[in-house]
Amino acid sequence: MTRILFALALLLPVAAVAQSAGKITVEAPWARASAGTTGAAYLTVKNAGDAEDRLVAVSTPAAAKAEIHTTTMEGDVMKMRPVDAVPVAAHGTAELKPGGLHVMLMELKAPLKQGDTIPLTLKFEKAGDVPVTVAVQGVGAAGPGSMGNMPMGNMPMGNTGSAPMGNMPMGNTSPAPMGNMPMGNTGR
Ligand SMILES: [Cu+2]
Repeated sequence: MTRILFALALLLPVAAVAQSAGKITVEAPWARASAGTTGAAYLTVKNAGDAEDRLVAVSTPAAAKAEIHTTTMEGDVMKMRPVDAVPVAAHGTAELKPGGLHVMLMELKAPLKQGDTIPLTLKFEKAGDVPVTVAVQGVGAAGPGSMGNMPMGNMPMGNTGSAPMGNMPMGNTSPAPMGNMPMGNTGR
């Protein structure tokens, strides 16, 4: 635990840096450490302008291919597919985060290791190129640092286990002190 906190403390100054061009600011770009040659990077884009801008391309010297992907659920299977662009509304924010939009890094020249940084260039339709530095976090990281762990998945559907609902107030034969049930009112 101490080691993890120490690592986060080292990384926070990197993750906190916002990089901008024109009306576009990119905050907290980060990636998860990767086991192989495929990785994903996440970040938040803020548009201070009065017009929509669009993230239209990504590139990095750290990987042979980089694409913008979205994540969708088909049944309980998570699927990813490339998207052409990510719109960022005027005075709006677009978030690339685990379980949603992300920068897919394919054919990495080396696996991403915690503590590394990689350069990434985001190309916007209006603001042009925004170079950022991506901080590589641990394999289990859920955010750029202090955001905590968001439990995705875990939908309470199709739960066939023991349902602890019990105690339905049906056939209650005890003297119920509930009173005023507006049902079967025969008294008045
Ligand atoms: Cu992907």
